[in-house]
Amino acid sequence: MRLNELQVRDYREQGYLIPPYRLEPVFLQSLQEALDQLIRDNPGVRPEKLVSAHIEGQNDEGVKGSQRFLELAMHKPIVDMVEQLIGPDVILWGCHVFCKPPAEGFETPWHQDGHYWPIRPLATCTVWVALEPSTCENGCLRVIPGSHRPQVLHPHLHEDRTDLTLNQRMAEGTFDERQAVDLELEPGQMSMHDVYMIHGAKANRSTQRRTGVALRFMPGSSLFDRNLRPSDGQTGVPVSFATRPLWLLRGSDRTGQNDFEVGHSRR
Ligand SMILES: O=C(O)CCC(=O)C(=O)O
Repeated sequence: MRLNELQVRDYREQGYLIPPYRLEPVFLQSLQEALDQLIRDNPGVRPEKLVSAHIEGQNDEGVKGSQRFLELAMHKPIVDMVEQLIGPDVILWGCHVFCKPPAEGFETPWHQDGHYWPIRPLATCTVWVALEPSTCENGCLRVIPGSHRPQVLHPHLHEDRTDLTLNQRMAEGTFDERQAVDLELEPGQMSMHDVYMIHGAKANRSTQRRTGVALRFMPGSSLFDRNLRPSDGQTGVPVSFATRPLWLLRGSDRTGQNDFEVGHSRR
């Protein structure tokens, strides 16, 4: 799978892209089954907060995950596209299943991912794979085109609420919400977005569940710095960056400092 020049340029200019590639139907169905199992396996976890769902068995982030999502993150057509956008050295560092149940699915406040992550220099392409229809009605991802370009992280304010996927929201006046574009997707379709992109999603008040698997890839020129705590425990999502496993999927680790052993040993 290769993106054409126009699609790559679009991603660079707009900060996001819906590529023409779709998951093969049989693979999609196996992921939908894995999703149902993931939810059954994690009765105590809000389905919007299924962090590191790609780690088989119980992980350090409170989730019992499935290898199937790791297979998705390593799926060649996806990694091929990511390579075109972030270069030949590709590191998989995260996977978060955002499942919004019907009627009461949490809102994702407007945010920039870079605010939360211990990656320096800050660089990541997220591939958000729809396992179910993602529409305006059930809270599809929304982006502010071009908002990644200045490569600036804007202030995020803490919100003490229990009905949000993240407890931090971009401060008022830092962007114009009227410019938002809704990324409606069919099951098996995906969007890709830059680490500085301003994005969010409305609550799901519809009758249709909405699930996306967010796969996080960084270039080998960036360091996943396990000592950094950029989010200060205020996000409302329990993460363990200190023990999170990394996978080098392509090329090499140009920093020479990324740790690919932590988190793998007991698996
Ligand atoms: O799916 C959502 O509601 C939020 C996803 C998101 O913020 C992300 O993937 O970075």
